Amino acid sequence: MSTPDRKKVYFLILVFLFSFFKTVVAFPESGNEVWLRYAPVEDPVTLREYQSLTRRVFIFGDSEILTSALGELNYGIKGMTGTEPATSGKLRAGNIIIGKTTDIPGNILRIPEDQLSKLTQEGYLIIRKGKRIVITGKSDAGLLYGVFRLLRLLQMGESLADLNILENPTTKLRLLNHWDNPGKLPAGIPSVERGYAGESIFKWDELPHLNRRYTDYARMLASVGINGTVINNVNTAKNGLEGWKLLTPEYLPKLKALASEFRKYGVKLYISVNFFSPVMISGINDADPANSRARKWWSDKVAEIYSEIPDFGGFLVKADSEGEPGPMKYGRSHADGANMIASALEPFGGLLIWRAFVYGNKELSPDRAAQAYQIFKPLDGNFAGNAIVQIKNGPIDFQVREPVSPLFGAMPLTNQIIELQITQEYTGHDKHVCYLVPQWKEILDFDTYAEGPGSTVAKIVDGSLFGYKYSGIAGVSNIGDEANWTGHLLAQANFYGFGRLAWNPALETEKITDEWIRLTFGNGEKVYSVVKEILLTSLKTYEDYTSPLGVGLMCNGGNTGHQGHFTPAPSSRVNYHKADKSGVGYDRTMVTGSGFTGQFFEPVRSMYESLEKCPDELLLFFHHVPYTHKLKSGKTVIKHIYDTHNEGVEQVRGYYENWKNLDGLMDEDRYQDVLNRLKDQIKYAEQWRDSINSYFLKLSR
Ligand code: GCV
Repeated sequence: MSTPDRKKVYFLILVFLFSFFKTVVAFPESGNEVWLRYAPVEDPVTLREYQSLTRRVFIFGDSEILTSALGELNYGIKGMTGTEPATSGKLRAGNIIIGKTTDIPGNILRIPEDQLSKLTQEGYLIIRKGKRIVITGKSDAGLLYGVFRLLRLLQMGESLADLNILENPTTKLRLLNHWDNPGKLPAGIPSVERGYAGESIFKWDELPHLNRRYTDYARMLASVGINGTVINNVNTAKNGLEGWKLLTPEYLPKLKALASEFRKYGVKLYISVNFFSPVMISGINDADPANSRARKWWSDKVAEIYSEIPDFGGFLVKADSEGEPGPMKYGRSHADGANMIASALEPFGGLLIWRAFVYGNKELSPDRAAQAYQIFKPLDGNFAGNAIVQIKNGPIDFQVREPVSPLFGAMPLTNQIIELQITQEYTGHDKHVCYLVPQWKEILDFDTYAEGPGSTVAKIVDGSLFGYKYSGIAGVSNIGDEANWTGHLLAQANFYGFGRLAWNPALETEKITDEWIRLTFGNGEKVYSVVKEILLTSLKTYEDYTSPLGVGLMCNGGNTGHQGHFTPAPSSRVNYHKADKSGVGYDRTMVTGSGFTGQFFEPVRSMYESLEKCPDELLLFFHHVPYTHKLKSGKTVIKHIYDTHNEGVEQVRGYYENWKNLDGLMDEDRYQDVLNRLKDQIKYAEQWRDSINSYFLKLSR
């Protein structure tokens, strides 16, 4: 037997042994590899097909990103087929060919004009040409995304027979936002605010020394198309935090090191900064946008950063909010403040992202939900071209259910980014399964009617509705330094789903879920159906046993540690849910309430205003009703509360029982870890049920 043939036989034996042992003792897995596990292909026919098409790779061009793409391709194919492709010096059959549209000669691939014109800067085309697979695009990043896509197809056991996939990201800015705290931590403050997966992955004491985890982090981001990351908390000085120090010279080499690693995967580095930086760092008398010294300070600082990090993304700012300072101290508007920093970034192509999470101003409506709109709507048209306003999905704060923020659609002249929360601050931390993709889909598909029917949030944040120059989707990260990155293994699905939706908000929940399960657990049907059922019902289940009918905040108050916003504490939240003996819910109507409904476009406004038309699931967000009020389901509000809280707990019991059926069908570590968490979730769900039901029983009698 020739050496290659012998190798093939050895590999088939190995695959056989692997499959055999997997059924008896599956290899331990920590979840560290996330959805990039590249497990050996088990089906022999598929394996042969893949082997014959992945023997060699030929790459046009040379760059850091292409090196990453090639490294990933080799690693993935070796894992799945047993053989690393040879990097071929010659173009031959069986090659995977990677190259930009401008680099691939016409005799290898003549891309039809209509396809070529459809490709955008970060998109890719994967096409089968005889015995070759060609991955092409207009940028190195596009090629990298194409490689990840091809590897995904292989992992999912898809046929490569008629490959012809053209895909572009719909959204320009696809950002991760870390709430990680650099520097010395004040007593009792965790290294990740609202983080439940261990400590921060950013090891500031060790930087600029890099470790493998930064590379894996960047791979993970690129694999789902995330192209930028803000690595520190928007709270930069509150309670003694030291995030503001990232702008001091000590940190620049550390930032440079991180940027250099992320760049290899097409990910730009951004940081959160403090509006008072000129004062805090350089002792300038004030940070007033009208102060030329403050303005110059920002310009000099930005130039210093770009001299080391030429592709630096820009800054994220939380100003005049929850103790973070801002321009209002000087009687200036948010636009004045944002524009000062934006103009410093502008010559370098940097972006200034300004958060709209602002409330508590005494001159505004006493209804927190109404305040951000009151402040920002009048500023439409005043923000600089490279400034972007980042808006949380809802008007309160990442509740399990709240309406979409009325600011979406209300600022046609102002670039906008939507902020979603991947970390489960209000949706069960790392202790409850709560798959958020269905929630995000509902938000992105929501029709604001800003420009008549079809004015969805997705079209606002992909920039198409108003022709924004910059827009996108940001997600508050759920990543920490635990082995599996996200604490709860099933919370990896939230990270994956966020990235996929940020890439294309039109993707269906089912498709994203299907991908994640197969990539994470393989293609076994039993595991697939159990995990799918848990994921797809988990949001409703969580909502059922926590806050009913859109009433929102019912949890304990806000310390940023691991206990904050976790347990039920309805009696401490009366300001939000307004429950009393006569009824429950916040009257936000124009006729009798806070008038918040008036911030929406018609017909949404009338829908929320009307008790009859308001959807049940948001009833208590908009209306105060007696406990005996009948819902569209025919049940009274109080009966609904009792029933859903009981049903929610039963659902979690079901998850636990169903998970038990997976014993032996996956590695013991991941199996046990999820099993234990589901067991605990029953206890937490019961606690919620008992607390909420007895609270309303006492009130309503
Ligand atoms: C980063 C809520 C959270 C805070 C968070 C804040 C924000 O208040 O509880 O932890 O701070 O939102 O988004 O700025």
